[in-house]
Formats: sequence, C-alpha cells, structure tokens
Amino acid sequence: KGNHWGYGKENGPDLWHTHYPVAQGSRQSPIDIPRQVSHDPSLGPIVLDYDHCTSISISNNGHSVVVNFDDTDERSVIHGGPLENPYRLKQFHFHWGGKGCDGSEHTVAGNSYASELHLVHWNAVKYTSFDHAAAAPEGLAVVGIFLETGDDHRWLHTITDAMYMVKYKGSITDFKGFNPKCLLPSSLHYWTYLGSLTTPPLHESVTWILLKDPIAVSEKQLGKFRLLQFTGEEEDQRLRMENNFRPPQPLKGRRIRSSN
Ligand code: SG5
Ligand code: ZN
Repeated sequence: KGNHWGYGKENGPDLWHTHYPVAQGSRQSPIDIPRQVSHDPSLGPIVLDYDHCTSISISNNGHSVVVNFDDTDERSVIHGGPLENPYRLKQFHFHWGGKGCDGSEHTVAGNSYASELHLVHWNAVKYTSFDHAAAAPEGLAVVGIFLETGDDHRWLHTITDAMYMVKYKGSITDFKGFNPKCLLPSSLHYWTYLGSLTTPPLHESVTWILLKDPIAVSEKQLGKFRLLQFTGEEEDQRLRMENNFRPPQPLKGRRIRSSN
C-alpha cells in the first residue's frame, strides 16, 4: 500500500500528502536555493572519507537506480561541515528527467539541472539502525551533486554499463569495489539546510549538503538511465523510469547557509 506512490498523474508528488501528511510539513525537500545565501564562517569543510570501496550491489527499487554499501562499520563516512557526528554511507541514487527536460530536485535561483545524485548517510553514533535514523531529527545526511549535460563523464559508465542487469523494478546484482569519490566535483563548496527525504515517507530527518559545483555527464549517458523501468519484469504495463524528481517545496522560514 505504502508503495503506490510514484511520479505519474495518479500517484505523483502533488498527491503524496494524502498518504503522507508530512508532505505539507515545515521542513520538506527539495527547495529552490536562492541567488543570495549568506556565508556562515562557522561552517568547516565537509570531508568524504570513502577510501575503502565498500559498495555491495546495484538495484532498481522502482523509483531509482541505487548503489548499496556495507554500512556495518565506519569505513565509508562523511564528517565535518554542519555535522556533529560522522555519518555512514548507506546508498546513493539519482533523480533525472525525460529527454531534453529538467531532472534535478533542488533548483538554483529557479534553474534545474539535468539530474541530481544523492549520497545517503546515517548517524550511527546516535541511532542503532538506518531505519531508526531515517525517522529521527539528526538521523540522516544527504550529499546532493548536480549533473549537467556536457562531455562524457569518465567514471559514470561503470554505473550505466551495469544498468541492463537492473532494468526492472526489484532487480539487484553484485556491484563491488565502486568508490563514489570518482563522482565528486573538484570543489566541495556547499550549501546546507535542514530538510526531509524527497520520497515517501518524507521524514523530516535530513541535513542536506548540496555541492555547488556540478559534474558533467553526456546526453548519451543520461539516455541509459531512461532505459530503466519503473515497472517489474512480470508486469503487463511498461513504464520508462524518467522524471523521478519532486519539485521544490516551500522554504517556510528556514535558514540556508553557504560554506564559502
Ligand atoms: C530513504 O529515502 C530510503 C530510500 C529512498 C530515500 O533513504 O531508504 C530506505 O528505504 C532504506 C534502504 O529508498 C531506498 O533506498 C530503497 C532501497 O530512495 C529512493 O527511493 C530512491 C529515489 C529517498 O532519499 S532522498 O531523500 O535522498 N531522495
Ligand atoms: Zn534522492
């Protein structure tokens, strides 16, 4: 039942509030980042300690393509920036548009990017499991990275080459030794604010850290994302996975801070 949400006419973001009233809450994500955001000199650099290549698998959860990590210890964590504790990497996934369309969730001064990468981390100092953390105020930290169209990205093919194995909802395959460091832009300057998951259950548990610099990927590479399916292999209906993004939500007085 909780899985009848999606991105279509009958189950899309405008209707999520009927099953998830927090959709109209006070700290929902994504948001539009305004042109002028004040620099907070108390914000240190964000550190992504991803030296151990702890990826396990790649999967299609019916909403996105997800790379899952071993989060049983502190081998892949982020710390610093707005965070009081280290947060463990759980998974990363993408949001994207249709051909020639917008695809990012966050926007910058009203402008969308073609896609947005989310690296999802949880606070294992304060909470005993991802599920507990995901529903708690300081539980999650998501690093967002914008993708703009341009040249081929040198490392994204590692992911797009595996996509034929996770074309349908519910499929999963081994994906070991992938280090998401190769997907980071050269600068780690960021904006940060307090928000929510951008998909149901829309818990208001996320410290968002949005990198200002986008990475470039080619239109051809994005085309491979659009061959994925929202639907399962056995379903009669076939639905291409595209436009799997929630539009910006009201800021409701929240402060956004800039690292530089
Ligand atoms: C939770 O929210 C979910 C993700 C979901 C994001 O982190 O995590 C879990 O339910 C436990 C693993 O769902 C999954 O990872 C399912 C396997 O991500 C998606 O559904 C992909 C779009 C939403 O996260 S976000 O706020 O960073 N967009
Ligand atoms: Zn996401």
